[in-house]
Amino acid sequence: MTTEPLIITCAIVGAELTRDVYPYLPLTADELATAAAEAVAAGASIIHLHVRDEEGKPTQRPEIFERATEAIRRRCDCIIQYSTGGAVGTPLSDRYQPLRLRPEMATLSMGTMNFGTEIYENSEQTIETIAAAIQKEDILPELEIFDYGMLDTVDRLFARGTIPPRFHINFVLGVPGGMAATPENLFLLWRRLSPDQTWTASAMGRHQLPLTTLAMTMGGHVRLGLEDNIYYRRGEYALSNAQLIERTVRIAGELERPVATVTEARRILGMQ
Ligand code: KMH
Ligand code: ZN
Repeated sequence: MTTEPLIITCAIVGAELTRDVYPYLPLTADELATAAAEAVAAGASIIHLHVRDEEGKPTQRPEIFERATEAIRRRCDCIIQYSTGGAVGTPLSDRYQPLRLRPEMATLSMGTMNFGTEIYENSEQTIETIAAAIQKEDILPELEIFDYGMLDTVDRLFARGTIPPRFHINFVLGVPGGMAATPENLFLLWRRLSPDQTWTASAMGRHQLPLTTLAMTMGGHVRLGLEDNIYYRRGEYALSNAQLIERTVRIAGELERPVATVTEARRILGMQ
């Protein structure tokens, strides 16, 4: 089993969750910065960032990303990874706007899919437009893989030069409409990767803990956080993003996976 340092990404808020469902959701720049600083203190090195407008609604407005980024930077060092997915239904013309702020990383979803009862639109044209903005600003993309065929899209667009030579992969399992969060599916996806490809596993709800733990044993990295899961255990809300990370750090210790510092994460991802 690998003893390579474990990169923990924290998806601190997402775009879909509301305070009606989870009352402690971080929304303002200050709240996001506190959530990020706590997550980093607990062991996260990447913060996957969505932001909300003055009414708490998901937005891709660059000035709001800028405010949150500055607030996070004042509190801690971490790799800030902007979402280009936004919320289901965010127009393409908005989705890539924050990239002009040149974050270190940004997501790139690799295909259209059902997303619960809605449709998460990522046509080839959409992917190409966002990928072009990512390449223009020299940002490291994290390719979001929700289903098996999206890896074929990666190969096709990579061959065409749409996707830059260096990228990180995130398997996002358990979205209704995408691949289920099962060990069999994680193995299937993982077997497609070249040995030197860095990858992370994310899983929705109650699958977050078992799937990310499995990924740790397979040599992968993990994403935790409220965007994907608001429960610490059955029937009990997580108190914070940090609480979810603290548990995984304890498990990583038992598995002899040291937790990556931010500097180590940058090195592992080839960002230096
Ligand atoms: N909110 C989802 C529809 C991303 O951040 O790039 C898309 C998403 C992916 O969260
Ligand atoms: Zn996201």
